[in-house]
Amino acid sequence: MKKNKSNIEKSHTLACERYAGHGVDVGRALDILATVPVSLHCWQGDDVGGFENFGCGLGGGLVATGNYPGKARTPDELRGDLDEAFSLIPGKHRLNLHAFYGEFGGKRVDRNEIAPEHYKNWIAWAKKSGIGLDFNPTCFSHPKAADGFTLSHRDKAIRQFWIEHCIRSREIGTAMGEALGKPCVTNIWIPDGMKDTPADRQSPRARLAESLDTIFKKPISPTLNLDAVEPKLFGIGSESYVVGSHEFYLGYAVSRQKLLTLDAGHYHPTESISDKITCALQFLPEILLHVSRGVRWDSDHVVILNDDLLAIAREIVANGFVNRVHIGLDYFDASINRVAAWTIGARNMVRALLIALLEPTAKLRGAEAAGDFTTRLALQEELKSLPFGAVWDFYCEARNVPVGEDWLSEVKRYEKDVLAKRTQ
Ligand code: RNT
Ligand code: ZN
Repeated sequence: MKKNKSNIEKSHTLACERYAGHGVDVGRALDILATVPVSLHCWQGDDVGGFENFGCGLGGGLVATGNYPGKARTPDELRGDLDEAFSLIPGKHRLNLHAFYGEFGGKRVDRNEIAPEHYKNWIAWAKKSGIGLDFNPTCFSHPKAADGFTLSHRDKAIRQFWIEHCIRSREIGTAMGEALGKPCVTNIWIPDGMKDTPADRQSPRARLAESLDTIFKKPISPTLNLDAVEPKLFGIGSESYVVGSHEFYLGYAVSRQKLLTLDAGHYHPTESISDKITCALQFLPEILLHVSRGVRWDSDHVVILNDDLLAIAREIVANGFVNRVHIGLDYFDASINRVAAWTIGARNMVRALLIALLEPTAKLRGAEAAGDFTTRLALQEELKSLPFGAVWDFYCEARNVPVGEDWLSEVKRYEKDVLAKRTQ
């Protein structure tokens, strides 16, 4: 049943009074929230499949488990599914595209041959919807990545192939930024690593640094394209050694002034990326987040509203970093409706940002500065039961997206009318 509009408004008014008592201006919080885009990852829509056919399946240690029916098989289907998800998420957001989702007209275009023309439908679609695009070279699911090495490969020709792919990816990112009038973040993640203890940890890292320097040689205006590099602790098949580890890329990003990508699933299970934001931003103007949820390992579960997510959002908001932190999602769950997976994760990201924007930061910091840690803890705990849900409902209503669980019946309708008709 559709929620009652006047009840939503009444609850919101009461909530505003309650927040005003803490010195929080809800209207201002909602104005800021409307300016923060979340970049939805295209790869949730088809289990990281892409639209090429090199016949090697998902590689790079990435695993999407489940076989829920109805996954997108073509770019048009994927765009349709994304339109559906975007219509259920309040605010204006972005799409994060991987290179192997290009449209190659049935031709075998290898990764070192991709060009902006292969993404022209994506660009036209984004323009029409008024959303920005982000981009990623695809350095996996390819015969030349089959032995687990790409930019750090010992074979110069293979390294060169992936260097060319990444150079072209930056050019595509630039074309996207130009066409859409908003910079594209082009993020490099490579799977390079070893299952067992390496004899040489040094040479692949030296080669990776050299490959990256070659890729980034050509200066590109940050108004069009921003380069990001994504570290990882371990992967399936790279349990003992990952060439592009956190320390490697932190050093690389700081010394070359590139964006560092913090993926929530890429650290030890008890380590959270929220604490890394203020570290990286001491030395870098901007960073990228891959908001994900690891369950015991980098399992890329759908993002839920847990303490990790709330901590990430508060570090962005409380420190005034909304313009310096690019927020992307990165998970892939093939065991539930894929449109719902996008919607749940993205709505949670936006909801976490809202909760952070409703925090009386000045009050908390005042208590801390006065050495009154009792008040700090008491307030932190009391804030957890403030009526943010009423503000969230009001925001959804104001942005013309379903309130509460009402979005689910729309996804069920879409499943029946569209997804169920797809045969794999
Ligand atoms: C892999 C990285 C990377 C990928 C995408 C598909 O562990 O998180 O960001 O998930 O490139
Ligand atoms: Zn990631």
